[in-house]
Amino acid sequence: MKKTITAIVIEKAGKFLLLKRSKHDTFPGLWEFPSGKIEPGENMEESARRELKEETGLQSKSVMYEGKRERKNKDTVTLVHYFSAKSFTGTVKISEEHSGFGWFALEEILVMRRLAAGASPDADSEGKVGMDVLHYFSLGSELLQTTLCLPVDFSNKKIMLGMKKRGFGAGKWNGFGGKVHDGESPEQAAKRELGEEIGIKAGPLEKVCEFVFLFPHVPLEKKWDQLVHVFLAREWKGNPEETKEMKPEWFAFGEIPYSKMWQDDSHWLPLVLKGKKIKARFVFDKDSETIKGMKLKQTKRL
Ligand code: 6OG
Repeated sequence: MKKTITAIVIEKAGKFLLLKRSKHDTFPGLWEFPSGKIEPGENMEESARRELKEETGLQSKSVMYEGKRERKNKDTVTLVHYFSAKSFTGTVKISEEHSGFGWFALEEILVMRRLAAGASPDADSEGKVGMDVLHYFSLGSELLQTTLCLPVDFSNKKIMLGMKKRGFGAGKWNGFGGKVHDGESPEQAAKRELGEEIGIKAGPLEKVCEFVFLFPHVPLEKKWDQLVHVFLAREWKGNPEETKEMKPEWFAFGEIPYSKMWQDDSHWLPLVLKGKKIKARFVFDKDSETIKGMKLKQTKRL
């Protein structure tokens, strides 16, 4: 059986709100995030906000998508979509579903995890922390890592883009890149991809952005959710050539074809071409094209 639920993560001064399952429920005494099934007619955000209100009495107007993970228990596979609340109002008042609540720092949660991994039998869930909570804290670090590299000629104000000919993002202009392989650094991966995709051998690269792209409506197994390391290449050897994957072309900074690129690009590329470094997260809508949510900040270091 497959189930989809939303979980909502509330953080206050570095501590996370967890609820303790009632003695009469399955997994009695287990600590978990406020969470529950998406009801008919509801979207994910509405479900997360309703669960928050029903299970904790807190209210939040704006929630941010954080990613998804799957968990298995016997024959049931549960897909969990995580949200966080930027701000909330009210004081905690739990429902009958739970027997207590608490605010826990990550270090405390990790101690509760050690309890969960202990020698006690499965049925003994008292005081342990649920799988969904543990998954949340590894969401970022376990994302697929990819690279995106942009050859630039700042003296002539030109950038090289490639028309992606196959696979993910086919038909769009983009930088060059792909998955980081095991044992490679992101920079090594970016250089390898420049070689494979347009046959150039790049000198040192400059890291300019780190992005998380999330696609809540795309199944987890497709691995579209990714953490992208973005680099600029200012020098290289060899002439860029078309391959089965990419067709390279130079564009003046003022003529970048944003309407034929991923929608996030117009938010960050102009800043990068002005010398900024950026960290951002983009959440895509059902169509996998429109940006549903975005958090972007300029940073000095990456
Ligand atoms: P392959 O599947 O080709 O690696 N990429 C994105 N680039 C932009 N500009 N916007 C996005 O928004 C992107 N998502 C992924 C990273 C995928 C390549 O596509 C980039 C990699 O270079 C969603 O191996």
